[in-house]
Amino acid sequence: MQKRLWSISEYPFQPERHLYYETIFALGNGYLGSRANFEEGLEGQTPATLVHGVYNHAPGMLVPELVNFPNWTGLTLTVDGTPFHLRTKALDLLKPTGGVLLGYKRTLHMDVALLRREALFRAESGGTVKVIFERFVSLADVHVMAQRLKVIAIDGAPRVEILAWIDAEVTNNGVSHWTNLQTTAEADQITVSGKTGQSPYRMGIASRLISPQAVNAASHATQPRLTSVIQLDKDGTVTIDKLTAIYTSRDSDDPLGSAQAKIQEATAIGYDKLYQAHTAAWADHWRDSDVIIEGDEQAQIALRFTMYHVLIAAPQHDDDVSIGAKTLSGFGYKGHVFWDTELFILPPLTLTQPEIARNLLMYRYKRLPGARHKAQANGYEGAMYPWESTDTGEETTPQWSDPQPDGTRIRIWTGDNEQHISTDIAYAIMQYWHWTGDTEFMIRYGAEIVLDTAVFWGSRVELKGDRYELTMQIGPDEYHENINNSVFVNRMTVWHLEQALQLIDWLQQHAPDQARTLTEQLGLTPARLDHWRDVIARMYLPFDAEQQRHIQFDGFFEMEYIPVPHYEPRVGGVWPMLGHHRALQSQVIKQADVVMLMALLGDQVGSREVMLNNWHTYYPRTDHGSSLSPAIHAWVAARLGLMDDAEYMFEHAAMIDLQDNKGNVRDGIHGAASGGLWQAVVFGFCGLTIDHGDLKTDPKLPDHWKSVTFTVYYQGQRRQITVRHPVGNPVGATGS
Ligand code: IFM
Repeated sequence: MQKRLWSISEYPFQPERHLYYETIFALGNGYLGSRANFEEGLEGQTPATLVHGVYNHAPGMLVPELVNFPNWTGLTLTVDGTPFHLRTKALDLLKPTGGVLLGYKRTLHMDVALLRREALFRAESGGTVKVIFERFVSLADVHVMAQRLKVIAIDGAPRVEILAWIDAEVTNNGVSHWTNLQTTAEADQITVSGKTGQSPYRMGIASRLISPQAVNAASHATQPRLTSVIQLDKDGTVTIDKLTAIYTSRDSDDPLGSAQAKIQEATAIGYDKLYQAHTAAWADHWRDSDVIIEGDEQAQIALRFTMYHVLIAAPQHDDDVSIGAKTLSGFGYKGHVFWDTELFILPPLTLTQPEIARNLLMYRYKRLPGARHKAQANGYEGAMYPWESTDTGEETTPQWSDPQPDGTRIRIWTGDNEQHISTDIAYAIMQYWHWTGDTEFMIRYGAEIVLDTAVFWGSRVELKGDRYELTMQIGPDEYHENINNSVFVNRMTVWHLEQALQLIDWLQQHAPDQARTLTEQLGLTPARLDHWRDVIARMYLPFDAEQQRHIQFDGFFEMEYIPVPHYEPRVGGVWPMLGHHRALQSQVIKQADVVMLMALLGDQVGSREVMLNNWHTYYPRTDHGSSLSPAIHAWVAARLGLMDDAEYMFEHAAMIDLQDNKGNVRDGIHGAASGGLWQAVVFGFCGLTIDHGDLKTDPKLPDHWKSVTFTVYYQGQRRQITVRHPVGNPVGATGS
């Protein structure tokens, strides 16, 4: 294994980019995610540990958010009395405090999910040490986090004082969520416990310091501490470990007690064995989820980086949580769950980690009551999923934006009218079923979602004259709000109702009891099914017969045409350049919309001629103002054989977080772009599909790629597939 293609480094220290690195170097294990703040602290940093499922609605806030947990990473040292810090000499001149940073390198090792930092530090005394910080959050035991600090005397024989702490004074960008905070500090252990203010969650955290010398504890209302003093010999080395355990009332009736018991267990096991178990768990993850690209090192690293971020957010043991748009790596979108999960993040998990995909779909099943409530509150039947979802399953999209520079707030309509989410969830369920063959899930859970969301659409469509329409919609292109007859929404509704009818037939044959139960419970009367058939037959799909292309929505081509490529090279979206008002009234599209439809339904959308016409119409109008857009474009362009466009879009997608090309990585990883990249490779470039009950590939690889190797599970069987350029291996698939 080439280690080089499994890691990303920051070298030398880049103080101005510390928030970027906090996000991209985040650690996680599907239970929690933790940003890569510095152990000793840095002005302006935003340490955050986010635990799946723990939301709170703070007073004065429009919506609930995923709660930042106490910062467990605090660990630092003084060298002969000089506090270790990251200021270089040049910066020191501005703010002299003594001590100089002589060298620095920080690396995220993605193969083993380990963050490692090496620094050379000279104290005011002249004593120089090499300091190595390592940390991981265990994938093998998700309640355990481990840190190791190694100090090596390079020059002199310094006296080193170690300080470790937990900081309960944390906020989400200034918003406090914890009440009843309590701390303890005794012997070699410190703890913090508390409860969220509005929601019912309790947490407990316990840390221990393991040092070759005595450890002392110091109480503090919000920052309990542990210290240990070590006199290093010349050329001497010392290794100190800090182990932390975390529980919430979602996983224990006594979170603090569980954290204390776990920390005792973890201490007995020790850092090295904890690390061994952690790396073994990661080897299993990568065995199934790695994609090997021969011939393109940049693409290789990007694929691993994006899949790493999907995996660290993916709940292995919990079927009551889902992945927010910014994963667990930042405060962006407040930890809310969007369609990003089902159509972007979930497919790589469905194909490579099906148990985790099932957990994510169960999250939606358990939130059917919220979806039914939303439908009812809006005057519809069935289940209408919220555009933004949290723990409750109720709609949590804010109705207003944060204040704009001029102080005004913009009305957000997505919670009202971006209704395609219900079909996106149904699509993910059908995809999961077709790939895994998990009929037990489908019969007990999946079918109810697919059918009750179909009931919603049956009640939502509007009969106008002799055709059905859907007005006041928002399609994937969110620049155009409250539009009529989005071809994406209308066509996906037809697809949804078709699937629902076929599913009822299948249930009647294979699970007649459940077919009867659902028929009764959801009111799947013959009249309702006839109505669905009628909608399928008479749904209006805007189409320009002369140009042989789809019309994104009614009136789209009557708006101002602004060729987006004319605005290259640009550093931001075209939308902000044009201004809200003009952009809204133009043909500039935020993200893949008709192109998204082509990705999801492939050639069911139309002939090759229509698909190409759609591409040549919508690609030059697309701003890629959303990170969800480029990967989908890469996928579709590859399928159409438009390799220049495919490669260009792929590179854009691959660099969204690595190069921060949306400029907001500090807020968290773009989870959908990450999952989308895997799909661009596997579905797009490799052309993987299910064909008559078996797998088929149809490679359209960039010229410089020699091969792509990946693993998928199909109907419970693990298949390793290698795809090359068509010559010599037209089928491309080899099973194992
Ligand atoms: O779900 C997306 C949407 O498609 C575009 N705006 C951002 C959302 C969250 O990523």
